[in-house]
Amino acid sequence: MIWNRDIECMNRQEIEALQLSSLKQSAGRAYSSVPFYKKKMDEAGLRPEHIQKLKDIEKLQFTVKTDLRDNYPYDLFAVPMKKIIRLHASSGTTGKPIVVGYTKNDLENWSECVARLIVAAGGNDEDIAQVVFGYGLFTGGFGLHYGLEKVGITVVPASSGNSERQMMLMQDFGSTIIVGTPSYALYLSEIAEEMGITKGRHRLRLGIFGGEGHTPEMRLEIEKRWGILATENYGLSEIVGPGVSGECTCQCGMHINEDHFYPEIIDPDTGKTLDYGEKGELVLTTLTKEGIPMLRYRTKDITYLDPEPCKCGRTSIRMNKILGRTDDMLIIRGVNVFPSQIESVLVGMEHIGPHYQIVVTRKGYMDEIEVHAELIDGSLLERIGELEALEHNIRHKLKTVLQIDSKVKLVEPRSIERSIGKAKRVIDLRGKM
Ligand code: DLL
Repeated sequence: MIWNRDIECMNRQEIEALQLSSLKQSAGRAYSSVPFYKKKMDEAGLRPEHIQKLKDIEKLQFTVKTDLRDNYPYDLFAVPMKKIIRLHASSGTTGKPIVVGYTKNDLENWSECVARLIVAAGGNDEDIAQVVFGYGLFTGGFGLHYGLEKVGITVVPASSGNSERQMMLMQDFGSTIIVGTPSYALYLSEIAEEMGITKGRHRLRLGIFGGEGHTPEMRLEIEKRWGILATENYGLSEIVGPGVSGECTCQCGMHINEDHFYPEIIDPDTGKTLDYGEKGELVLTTLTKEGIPMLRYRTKDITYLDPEPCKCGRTSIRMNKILGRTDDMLIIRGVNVFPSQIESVLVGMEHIGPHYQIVVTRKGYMDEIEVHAELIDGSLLERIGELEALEHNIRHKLKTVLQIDSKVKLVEPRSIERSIGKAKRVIDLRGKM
């Protein structure tokens, strides 16, 4: 089923015409209502009317996360506070959070975008969805919640944590969809196993996962453990929250809600716009946001775009899985390493569970990584010969993928910390030793 066929199956010319007219309005609104944007455009000798075709977007400067911090809390808002009816915030690792505000129209558009991705993933009004994202300033819980309700799905706003209770609710309420981060879904599968809630003893059939990445290998692991179809969606607070894009049941890339968000891919070093299919940093421009319009926001997320219409009938451009973030890329002895490369090696290997951590240290001028991987069977720790052979095998596989040597430490089952939200997989001790 397609939630909004008129938009989701529009032909390219029509969607581009719609995008151009919305872009002109959005740039005009930003220029006339937000001093930050006016100053930037004036300095570049640019006026909103210089945008005559979609390509002209490249004349606009980028917006970055520090611009939101520098304008904390409300200076990027384009409407008076009385028009803002919701705030969300995303906490960074340092200092103040970034704050985003939504008007009534913004909230309606947000629910519409989320409803589309829920239906694309295969949800319908017969479903009961357990939302295990945190409800609060984080956009995950509320963002998904209103989209699910719009589709007519019964929502169980369980929020995150309290895992045994989650499992009780899942069984008793007959939840058919789980909505959360993939890492929490994985953790919950362990709790389910401990509680003896095996596949026939729950009604779950679909996972709608986002907020963090997971490799194809991890997706398979989650699907196998739960016996569900796992779909993925993407978004970020600065742009809206969840709802920027989502997969259909073909699981072949996330359909972007292009009538609301204009995507570009740039070379993160030069800022130059790249072509379809080329990997680079995703840059998004909001086309309809009233509360806090974002022009050419650099997401730091690395992906590529595919404009081919999908088997499902949708014509919207799809973005590939996020391959990593420009700021979670580790540079180890000059070589770029993404945590997702390590995940793809570990997950699905015999004897190795899907939980891992990457510890980065510095000895003198030399950076080192040590990969901690959990064993499925702890008794292997006593069989030194087998243990060493397994460690050696993993090191070899990592070297083939990463092109650098890494250390491997196999640890007891259940010894790596579980997450109820976004997993923290990298522990960077450089500069802290
Ligand atoms: O995580 C919004 C969201 C919530 C999306 C729930 C989907 C589901 P933030 O906390 O601002 O917002 O974090 C945004 O999370 O720039 C990505 O780096 C990462 N991210 C979100 N979805 C994915 C995904 C929400 N499917 C940041 N794959 C983004 C990889 C993702 N990374």
